[in-house]
Amino acid sequence: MRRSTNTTFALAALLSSAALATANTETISFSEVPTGTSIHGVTIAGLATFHSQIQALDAPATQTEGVPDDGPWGEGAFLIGEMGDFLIIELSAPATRAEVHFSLNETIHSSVQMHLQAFDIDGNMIAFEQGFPTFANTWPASLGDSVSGSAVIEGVGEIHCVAVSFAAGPFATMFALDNIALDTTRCNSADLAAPFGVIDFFDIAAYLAAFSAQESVADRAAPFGVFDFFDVASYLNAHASACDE
Ligand SMILES: [Ca+2]
Ligand SMILES: [Ca+2]
Repeated sequence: MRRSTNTTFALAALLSSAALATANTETISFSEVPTGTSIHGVTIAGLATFHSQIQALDAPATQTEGVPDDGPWGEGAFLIGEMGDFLIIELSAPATRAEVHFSLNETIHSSVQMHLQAFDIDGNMIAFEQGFPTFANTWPASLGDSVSGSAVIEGVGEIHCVAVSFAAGPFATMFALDNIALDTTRCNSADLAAPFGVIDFFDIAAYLAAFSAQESVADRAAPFGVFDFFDVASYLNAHASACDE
């Protein structure tokens, strides 16, 4: 324990410079998740942890086949879910703006809705937005007609949790979520603890705690699944460059 504490303070002394940062947009790219990975408890990009409350069928999973065609709302892999799934996205750093894009298969109904909710640090809902389709035909023709749209929440203060659900059950069987854009005030991936926007000792302490607990946020470098020097080096590199831009 003593050795660990000394190491912590040595790191803090080495990297004690603190600086302020401006708002930073971070995108949760589902292409970062291996094909077929269940999203239960999986941390993506070190910022969001996904959970789903299953109201109907199997858990959502990422797919690269049988997903919407690349289009104006994004490219690559998507997060696929069954209608009735309720997706909860817990943020490790508060966001000031959240934008989510969606597509629904097998529907031509422009009245279908995505419901986007935002919650504060105490779990109180602070915003409810409805996203309506604005364009069509993003799924492969073999999977039928489709519609797509987006929803944005901003100007409501710090968002600590986002929830996504759909009111389109009668019209579609599957949904796809594209990359989720989040505006945060944190500097970069090294900004793990409050105060966000400032890189200081508390961020190092948070990283070391996550590393000791072998949390996925600490697994920053290959070999993934292994917590070693390369992960620490990656964090220290980000910590040293944080807020300098
Ligand atoms: Ca911080
Ligand atoms: Ca690793």
